[in-house]
Amino acid sequence: MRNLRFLKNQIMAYKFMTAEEAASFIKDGFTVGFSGFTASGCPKAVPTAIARHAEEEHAKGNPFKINVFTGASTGDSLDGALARANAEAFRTPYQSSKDLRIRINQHDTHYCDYHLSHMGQDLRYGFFGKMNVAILEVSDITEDGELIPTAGVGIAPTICQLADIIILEHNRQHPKELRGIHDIYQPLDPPYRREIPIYSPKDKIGTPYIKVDPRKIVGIVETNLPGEVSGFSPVDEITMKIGQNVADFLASEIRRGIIPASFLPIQSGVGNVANAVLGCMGANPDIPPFMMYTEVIQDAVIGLIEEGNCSFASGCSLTISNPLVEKVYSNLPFFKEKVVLRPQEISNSPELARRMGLITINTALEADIFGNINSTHVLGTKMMNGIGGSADFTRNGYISIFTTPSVAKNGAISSFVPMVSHLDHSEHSVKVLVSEYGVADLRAKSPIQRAQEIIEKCVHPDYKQLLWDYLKLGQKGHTPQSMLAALAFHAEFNNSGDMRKTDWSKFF
Ligand code: 0RQ
Repeated sequence: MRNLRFLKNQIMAYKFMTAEEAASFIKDGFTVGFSGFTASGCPKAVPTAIARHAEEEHAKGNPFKINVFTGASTGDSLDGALARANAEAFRTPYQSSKDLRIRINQHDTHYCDYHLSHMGQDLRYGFFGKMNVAILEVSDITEDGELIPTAGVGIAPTICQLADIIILEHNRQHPKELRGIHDIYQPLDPPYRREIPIYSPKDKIGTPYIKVDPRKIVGIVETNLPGEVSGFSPVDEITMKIGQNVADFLASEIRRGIIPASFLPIQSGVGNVANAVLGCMGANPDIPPFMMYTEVIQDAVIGLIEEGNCSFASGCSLTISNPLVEKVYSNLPFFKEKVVLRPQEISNSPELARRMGLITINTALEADIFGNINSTHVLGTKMMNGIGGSADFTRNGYISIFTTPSVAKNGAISSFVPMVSHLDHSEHSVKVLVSEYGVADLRAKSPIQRAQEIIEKCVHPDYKQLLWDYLKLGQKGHTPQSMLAALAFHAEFNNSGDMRKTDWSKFF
């Protein structure tokens, strides 16, 4: 099979072009799908060129905005550049760009915060209309249209299937030897769908490439651009304590016989807390080497694999910082034995999370004392990132865990409130809450028992009495909320900037 380098030099079957030439295919109002998941695997040169084109059009007084579909969040060259150019009319399913967040919260961009496992299938179902262009970052291309993704897959197979035309960024930072690390599989759509035949994180069921009709590829842009995954802050005392609490809890569940001694696969969200949790799990002698079935394989996992604490990792992306990318690529045969990258429809499949019995660990912005979780909206209104894959896993895991520091903004905000100001994960799906103070086990408890457990185990000392007093305020009933005072913490923060000043006397 002949690959791109051969083609470029000898056959020129594909048209090679600049990023600007590629961007000229994109017209105002187009719907564009991009490959990748988090900053990994996303195109960089073409979206930046689209953003420049948008700025030029805006300067001439012309409208130019596109609808952007991706796997998850992206790098700064994609969402950052397009948001700064005010070039995104519609965006889904997830983002974590500070520039795009501003656009979303001031309604310059309509954002549809969407379960990641649903994105590919719901595009195919036609819920989002027609897709004009798919833009993919690839590590290799064959003359008969086999595309090898780079470090993240996302919704790439689906957008290739649906789009009228395909533009490729061939990024030379990623070796063509990545072929074999991906497992590309797309289920049939109802009424023909069958079970996804994965029974262990290691199972491979698809092809090592995305197959497309070569005639749809209108251009290839050669690039050599480094990854845009940001590194992690050093683990602080609070993050470390949360990590230790999770690891100790899981070790005690093995001792109790609730988690099998051979352990269960782990799903872990992104961020500093998740990184610390994984580090603490690796360091805990009572936790055996484990497998991961997760969406994002982040920095800590690479060390765990090298040390033998993680025996296999299945994910949608290698979301690792550049020094670790170099490390993985310099020892690729070793890592290809231990890692597989899948489309998010498979990495985040509820069916598989339930079948394999995943232990799911995600982060909350705030939780209420009855076990409901807000992961997305700061103080109920401002979008932070989005729900991402957290619900795909939480609703279907064996044990679903949420972590959060007990307070934010130097203590002026309690992460534990009477009622969440926005609901992402309900009390029915959330089994365990962990802060730096301890672990609240919500299983087999009524709402009032859950409230007692959360206040005792997780709440910051500054807020304990306030929350005990709130429980006395609550009207009688199965879930003793006070409809007048339920959002008083948030109202107090809006008024005085400090939830600790909440005064219940006006509600008695
Ligand atoms: O504010 O940025 O101004 O300092 O929120 O908080 O503690 O640094 O937490 O970076 O781990 O993010 C839930 C957002 C946590 C993330 C969330 C303020 C706080 C700080 C960030 P600053 P931290 P993290 C995998 C699975 C949803 C998607 C998901 C997330 C900032 O984990 O997006 O899980 N999760 N996906 O000060 C007001 C509160 C606050 C608060 C914290 N209660 N009220 N502000 N902050 N708590 C990923 C994918 O699916 C791809």
